[in-house]
Amino acid sequence: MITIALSKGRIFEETLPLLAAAGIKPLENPETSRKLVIGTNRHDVRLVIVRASDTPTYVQYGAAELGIAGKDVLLEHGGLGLYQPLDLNIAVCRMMVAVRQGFDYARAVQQGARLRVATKYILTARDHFAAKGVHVDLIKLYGSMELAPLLGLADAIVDLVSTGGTLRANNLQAVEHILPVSARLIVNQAALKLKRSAVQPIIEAFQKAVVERA
Ligand code: PRT
Ligand code: MG
Repeated sequence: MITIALSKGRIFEETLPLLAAAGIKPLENPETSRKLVIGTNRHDVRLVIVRASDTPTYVQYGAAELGIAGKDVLLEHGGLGLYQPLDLNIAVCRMMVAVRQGFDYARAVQQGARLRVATKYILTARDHFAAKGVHVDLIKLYGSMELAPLLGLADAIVDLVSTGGTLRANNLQAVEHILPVSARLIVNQAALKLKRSAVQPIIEAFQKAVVERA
């Protein structure tokens, strides 16, 4: 049995065509079903629906042979035990620094003030500001980072931006681009060796679908 871990929402939706290209069709829709283990048209392949940030953990420990996870999540996880053969170019967005409109970020940085930064992405944020030589106090949040500058919890946030609509709706503005983000196919390193005959064709089918779509 080959188990593929993925999160519902945008990752699941954008993965569906790639699964179809690999001849894999889920028997249920995770958006409407409460099932966490979803069978497919292939008796030897099943999907498991996990929290986006948990996907690398399931694959690292071999609970799933394959998974699909955002670069944001992979950077925080660290990638131990994972092979990352393919950028799927789905769930595309940018990791950015944002502040309240009117907050003079450039000046705060220039003055060497200690910035308070709220984020779910502690490691990525730490590396980014360290590389710039900016002193920050990082505040860990698990969601709705956009609220933090509005309530004075932080001067800035590090978060993902796709359309920019959420920033605009909350009177925030992006001030720095940290890195482009998209979802990757991840594979358990041991499974790639021990279950190669089952795993490799799925990787290749995804690869072909990504190239053909580009
Ligand atoms: O929801 P949960 O807490 O379980 O986890 P999650 O929010 O990380 O999962 P999910 O399903 O929302 O996102 C899964 C993956 O999609 C992320 O890990 C990213 O790699 C990718 N992705 C792509 C995004 C976005 N685009 C995105 N825009 N993840 C989140 N957002 C959020 C962002 O955090 C912000 O709140 O959408 C908001 C901004 O969107 P715009 O369009 O208003 O700019
Ligand atoms: Mg979410």
